[in-house]
Amino acid sequence: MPASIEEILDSHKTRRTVLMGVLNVTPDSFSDGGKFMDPAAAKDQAARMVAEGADILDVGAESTRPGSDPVTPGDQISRLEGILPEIAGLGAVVSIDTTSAAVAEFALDCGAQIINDVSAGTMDEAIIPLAASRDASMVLMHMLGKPKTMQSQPHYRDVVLEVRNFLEERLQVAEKMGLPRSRCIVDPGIGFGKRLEHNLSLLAGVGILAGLGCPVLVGPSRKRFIGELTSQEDPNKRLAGTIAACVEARRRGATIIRVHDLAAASDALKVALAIESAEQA
Ligand code: HH2
Repeated sequence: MPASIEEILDSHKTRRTVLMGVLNVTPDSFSDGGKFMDPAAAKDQAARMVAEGADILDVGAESTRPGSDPVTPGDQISRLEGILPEIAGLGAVVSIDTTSAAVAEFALDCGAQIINDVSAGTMDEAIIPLAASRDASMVLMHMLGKPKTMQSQPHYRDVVLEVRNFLEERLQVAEKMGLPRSRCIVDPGIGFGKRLEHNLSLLAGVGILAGLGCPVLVGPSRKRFIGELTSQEDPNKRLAGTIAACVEARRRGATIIRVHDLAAASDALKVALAIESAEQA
């Protein structure tokens, strides 16, 4: 059974693993662009992900890959129209991957319960108040700059501390706007304005983010840093590396894992968790 929204928001306390399946209804996402723009293909993929263990379906209509251009809210909504209402009935919690309050509002009207905002509410100031007024939950993610330019010379003095401080600040802004910490999820933003060493430090230091008192989400799936470590240029050949990153992040305190390949991640995390439980017994 997929986790309920309450179980997702409590996962840092219970240590339940929550799997978030990625569904991009975009022509240009970095690993699956163009595959799921057709509503029937999108619905099939969503149903497959739920059958393979997805607790959350994260639907996005705008690529945020490095160098990408923004997509207008109207265009995002027209990509989502034929898809979101169908997906909301599959049994998993639906999350909308957008920085736009108008798109988020449309998704909430279609049954979404989580707004996954890679800008943590900095790109559209109406998005946090929207989540607050609609009793929705939010993912607050760290990103350095904007997708168009974020990979040009990212620099940090202490990446884990800076990301932690940014997320704490955004949690306080959310609380002031009426969205309690208990409805927020934090995310270090793997690959968003980060070099290889930054991504590795953040995955290794994910336990520090768990200290913020919210579930921690990580999204290493198929990303470039895995290609850099494994020499796999093709994002679709980064599954083994993705699994290693997910298992290590889970072990260090992340409970929500955002992936494209549900079956493999689900099996790997079950085995890792069984070993972890045997160690504690
Ligand atoms: N990564 C991507 C998109 N949204 N959201 C959160 N919270 N965390 C992430 O790490 C994250 C995210 C990028 O991956 P993908 O959706 O596969 O690609 P694209 O942005 O090209 O659609």
